Amino acid sequence: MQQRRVRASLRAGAGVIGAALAAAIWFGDLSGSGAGEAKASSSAPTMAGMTMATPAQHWADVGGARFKSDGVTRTYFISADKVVWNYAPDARNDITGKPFDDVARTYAARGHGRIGSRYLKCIYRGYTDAHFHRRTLRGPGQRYLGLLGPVIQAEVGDTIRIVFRNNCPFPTSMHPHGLLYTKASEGAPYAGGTTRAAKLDDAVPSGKSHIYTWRVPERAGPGPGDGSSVMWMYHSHANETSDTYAGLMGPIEITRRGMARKDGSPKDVDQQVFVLVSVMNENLSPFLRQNASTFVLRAAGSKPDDPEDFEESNLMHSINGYVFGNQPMITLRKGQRVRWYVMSMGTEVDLHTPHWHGNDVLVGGMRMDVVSLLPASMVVADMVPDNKGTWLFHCHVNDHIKAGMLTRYQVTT
Ligand SMILES: [Cu+2]
Repeated sequence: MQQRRVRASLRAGAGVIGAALAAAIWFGDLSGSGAGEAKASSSAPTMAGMTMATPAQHWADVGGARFKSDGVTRTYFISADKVVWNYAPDARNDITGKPFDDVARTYAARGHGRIGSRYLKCIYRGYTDAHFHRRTLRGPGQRYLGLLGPVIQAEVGDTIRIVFRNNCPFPTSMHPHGLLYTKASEGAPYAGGTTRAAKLDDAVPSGKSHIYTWRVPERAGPGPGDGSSVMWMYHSHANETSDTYAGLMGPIEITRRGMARKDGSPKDVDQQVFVLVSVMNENLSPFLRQNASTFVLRAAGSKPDDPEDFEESNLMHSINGYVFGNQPMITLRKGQRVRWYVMSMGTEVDLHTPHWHGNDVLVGGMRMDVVSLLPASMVVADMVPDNKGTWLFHCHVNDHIKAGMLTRYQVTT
């Protein structure tokens, strides 16, 4: 919270709200006789070259203009598919460049009483049309996305249409953060006062489909202090906890009106990177029993681990679904304008502090090389890499480092 407050006043420093007013709003101190009215009377210059927004302008910015459908409709064909996911396809520690040590083997090696690195999961996958025969392929530069669902991109004024098919053995849905939707496209079952027709989106049964319509008003796009785009996420919300541990999560990128390329990405950004850091608790996956019966080895004459060790071995401290540096390389070029979108998901162990070695980022006007995440939080961090090489990118929580929440990114010339 503190960080957001600081960010708000720094945004003001960028000439949007005005530092003094921003601080007053954030700290609830609009006292003094008629302070509000006095400030509302005009746009008064504060520091050199900066304009102070009036309270009226501030609240107009908060609400954003009403949705105006002057963009395009972007259709995505997305299926929730059951897959065998491997958290460590290289079967070694790519950070040390050596075989797994005993600690790493706890999580990544199959054995007596151990599932290992492969798990049945459900993930979102993109297809080319509503027949769901051909998958949209990810190029070599996109392989790092791992188990993340398709990147949904749109510009303010657009409409996003999701043709969704549930190919998982349990009900799933698609619930977006940040966008404008009706009850028929919220993708979450609860007593929200809706009728039957508006509940079809809540939990799509196995083998069934649903079309979600999400709109992109100004309030879903960048605010006055944001860059040209912001991040949201989507995830299954039929049974939110077990669905997300199954793997049903993906990123959304929304670009400011007039700033988007044809594909919806921001024109002023050369490369986007999407990252999910999460302790995937496979003990709470709907596939736990099946995973145990499929992958646990039984060695004659030896005892399996005790239940606590088994549980620990199923806590996959992953980045986009990879542990111990097994993620395909994130490759950037020196001097590029790179936008990192970093998100987290999970529970109280999911307080993460992703740290970039080698290069720095700018977040809400502040220089950083570590950002802070809590479950379902999202951070946009801009980088212009000036430092060539292969660099560590890891969560800075000690317990998570030991359990393999590390990866690398590369800066080439
Ligand atoms: Cu962490």
